[in-house]
Amino acid sequence: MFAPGEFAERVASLRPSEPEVRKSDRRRYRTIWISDVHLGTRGCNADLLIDFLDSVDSDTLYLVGDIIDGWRLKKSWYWPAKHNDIVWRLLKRAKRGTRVIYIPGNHDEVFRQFTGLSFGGVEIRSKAIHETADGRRLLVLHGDEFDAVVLYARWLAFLGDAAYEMLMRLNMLVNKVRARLGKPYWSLSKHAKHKVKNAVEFISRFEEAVAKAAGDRGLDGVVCGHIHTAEERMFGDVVYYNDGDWVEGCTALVEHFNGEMEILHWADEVNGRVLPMQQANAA
Ligand SMILES: [Mn+2]
Repeated sequence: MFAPGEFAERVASLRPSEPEVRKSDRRRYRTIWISDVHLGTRGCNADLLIDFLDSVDSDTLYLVGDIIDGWRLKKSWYWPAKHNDIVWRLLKRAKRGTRVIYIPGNHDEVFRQFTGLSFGGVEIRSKAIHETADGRRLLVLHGDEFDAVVLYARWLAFLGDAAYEMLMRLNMLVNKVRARLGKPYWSLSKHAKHKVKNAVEFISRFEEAVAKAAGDRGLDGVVCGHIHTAEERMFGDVVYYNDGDWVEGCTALVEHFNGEMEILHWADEVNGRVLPMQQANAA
């Protein structure tokens, strides 16, 4: 029997293997959205996500699905300490007063049975309506409910595919080598994906379908995840936001205190950091 309350308590009582960086200068946002972390898989970019979580803070945090990959975990158990560290950080955040809303996706649908409940301060919802500081109402959902609506969902079938897993592994390998050579993180699959015409067409159809659903409900826009492609785009007068993923793109969607939205590309952020040594050399 799966008991998320017990799980939450156990993880919260642990000490993280990767100690939390105490940053008094954490960048604050009104809202943060992240999704498609895929904890429990080798593809999850835990290091970048830990860095992100230690660098930012917000009044509200939405976890927009596929945070834990139950599909993969069922096949083979893969749960390194760093994945605990992420869960620990998310729970800690809820304890410290951030409102954390978890909207399970298709890979963590095991949590959907707990919709309406909360565990360790994390509220579980099937979807949410977020009101921005400038008064726009946004539908927040994972997005897999639109797979059936989109006709040629080839790219999505590919997402659950062994070929995709291979690509992710190759991506990691390439980046291990690149790191050793002192080169910045580079997303192989992002490049591959944009070259595949069908994938681009699918993404476009998906985005349109999700935006239309929000418009039909009389809302100003939508925030979703699922297709691992961060985006901000208008469909008529409906705004579509996708917060991306932490497997390849390593992106988050944030709302500033004036209601302005922004997609953060965390790999670029980390790559662009000036190290103290470099600063000293430049001076
Ligand atoms: Mn998904």
